[in-house]
Amino acid sequence: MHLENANAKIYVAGHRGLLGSAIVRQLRCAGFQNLILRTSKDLDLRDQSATDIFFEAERPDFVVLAAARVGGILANDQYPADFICDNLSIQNNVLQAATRVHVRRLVFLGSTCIYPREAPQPLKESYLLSGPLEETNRWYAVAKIAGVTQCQALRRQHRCDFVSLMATNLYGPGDNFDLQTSHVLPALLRKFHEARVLEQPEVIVWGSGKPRREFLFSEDMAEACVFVLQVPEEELHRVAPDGLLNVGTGQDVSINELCGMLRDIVDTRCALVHDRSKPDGTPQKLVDVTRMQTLGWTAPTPLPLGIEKTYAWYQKHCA
Ligand code: GFB
Repeated sequence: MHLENANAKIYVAGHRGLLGSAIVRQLRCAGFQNLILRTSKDLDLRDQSATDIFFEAERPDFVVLAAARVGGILANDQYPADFICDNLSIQNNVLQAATRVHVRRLVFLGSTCIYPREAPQPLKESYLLSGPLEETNRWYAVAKIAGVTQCQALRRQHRCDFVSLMATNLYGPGDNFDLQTSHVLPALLRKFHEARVLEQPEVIVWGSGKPRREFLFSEDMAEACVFVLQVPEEELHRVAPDGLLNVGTGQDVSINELCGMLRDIVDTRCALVHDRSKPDGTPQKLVDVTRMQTLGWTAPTPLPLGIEKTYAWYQKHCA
């Protein structure tokens, strides 16, 4: 059942993260004030009984499951057990508890890394489970595939209105700028910034610079989540009978092209040095956004503008 009532009780799991914090801003902006928020310190979603007690007590009408262990290509490779175990626990506990208390609609956050490494581009939702995964992030991908599939099973057996959004590479204010664990965009933004400030002649870019990625501004992804909460059930079912929706811009850039944009925005002339000992990962991850377009949503923020906003935030809060 879709979100209409401004007083509906909405639980945003992971409200301190890049996406979760943006979702809270978007919901409040859209007039939804009855939000339930818990830090991971107050409620560890990996703890099944704590999660059950919380859902029994709060009985939210709607849930956005944006709580997850996430990270860039190196973090995925270095902490495989954390990525698979934490994500499996969090989503299993939340999905089961949400089913028990009859949540009206739940939005589960998937990722485009769940599609097979060599799948044709752009990636359609129907390509799920049609081939082998990318090695560097298969632990995370397997967990997310389990979550998406669990939502489908709960839809089928218990008629739960649970829908999964496959987000492309997100970036934006409040991102993780740690050079070891972050995703490529915040990492390189920081590296170019430091190169300018410290007058360094070059920036290290991991891999060949040839992989292509689709970047989506976190505020746009949050807008998409709030939009999907409000789509009537029949329409959602007609467009996405399997409960899967890709969310992206429909455009990708190579890592080298991204470097060009970042260098212009940060305003530095430093050279790129490729560290080929680091992995490239998937060659391309571009999603087919036809379903979201059919529902009436397209990403509003062009990549250069999103980077400018992120850089402004970084300079204010981190630099
Ligand atoms: O964003 P990223 O870490 O992860 O890296 P994925 C994207 C590409 O950027 C890879 C290159 O080809 C990296 O080699 N790259 C270049 C860099 N310089 C850097 C750098 O300084 N830092 C980083 N991190 N990368 C992740 C998955 O894959 O995407 C997650 O591991 C998730 O599970 C996420 O799905 C959305 O795009 O390759």
